[in-house]
Amino acid sequence: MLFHCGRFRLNFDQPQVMGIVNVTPDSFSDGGQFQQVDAAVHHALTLIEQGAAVLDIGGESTRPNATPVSLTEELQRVVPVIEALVARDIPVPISIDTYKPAVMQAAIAAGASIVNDVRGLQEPGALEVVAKSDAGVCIMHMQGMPQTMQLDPHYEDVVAEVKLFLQTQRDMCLAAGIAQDRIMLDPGFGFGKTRAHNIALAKALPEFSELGCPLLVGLSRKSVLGQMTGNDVDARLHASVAAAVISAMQGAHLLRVHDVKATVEALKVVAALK
Ligand code: 7PM
Repeated sequence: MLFHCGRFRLNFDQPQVMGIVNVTPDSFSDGGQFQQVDAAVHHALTLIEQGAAVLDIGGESTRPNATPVSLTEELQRVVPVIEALVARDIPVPISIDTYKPAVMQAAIAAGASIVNDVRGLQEPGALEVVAKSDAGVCIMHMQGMPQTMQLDPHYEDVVAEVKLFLQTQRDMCLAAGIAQDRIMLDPGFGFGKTRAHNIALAKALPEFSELGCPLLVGLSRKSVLGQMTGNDVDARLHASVAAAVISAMQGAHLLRVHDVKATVEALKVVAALK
């Protein structure tokens, strides 16, 4: 299974790892924008060394409960990081984690190859930005909006509803001229889902494969793992690796994770033993 994104091709015959690069203001330093960019670039290069096949650059606008980030602020955070990484001619594609069409556009112009959209290209203009580029896209499912989605998530049938959403957005992409091999799908763990919803979705990954696109899974350090282990976010490494391993065995193609080294090693064992 080959995924096309810009000038890159990702081979998903074996599950791959997407490393998370957050570009957020450092509250402990007043070094300003240069230090912020420098820290993100340094972290990104480390994740490549550790075996990340994709880097996901985010300016925090998609985070649940995050204070909304203005368009200007988000552009100022992510674009310089993408430019710096592209200038270094890194060997992996850059994904931009945003729902804002203007950020997608600027990121692609700066050299990003994948749009990772937690709103699944529902923002007016988002579909057009991706369609007129050669970027790949990840369509994620979310119920509600980040500020309120965890208050009272409700589904009649979570698997059927998420699957229908992903199928509908995939068909919308196909109709807009985005080829099937540029589309990835993601059930959106933790985005308007209870613990039971997340578990039902994890068990249903083989069903989502029927949609014919690679599957991205993001469970790394999420609160559902905190519910299962009782651990705070900074002590969820082992739970995250377990979640990545079982997701890969259930058919996930790309694991979006913070802890790249541990996950890459675990997936090598999965590939050898499964
Ligand atoms: C607080 C809560 C901070 C949750 C950050 C998060 C996904 C994503 C995120 C995902 C895709 C995180 C999340 N999660 N994009 N962006 N899939 N495609 O854990 O699951 O990083 S934000």
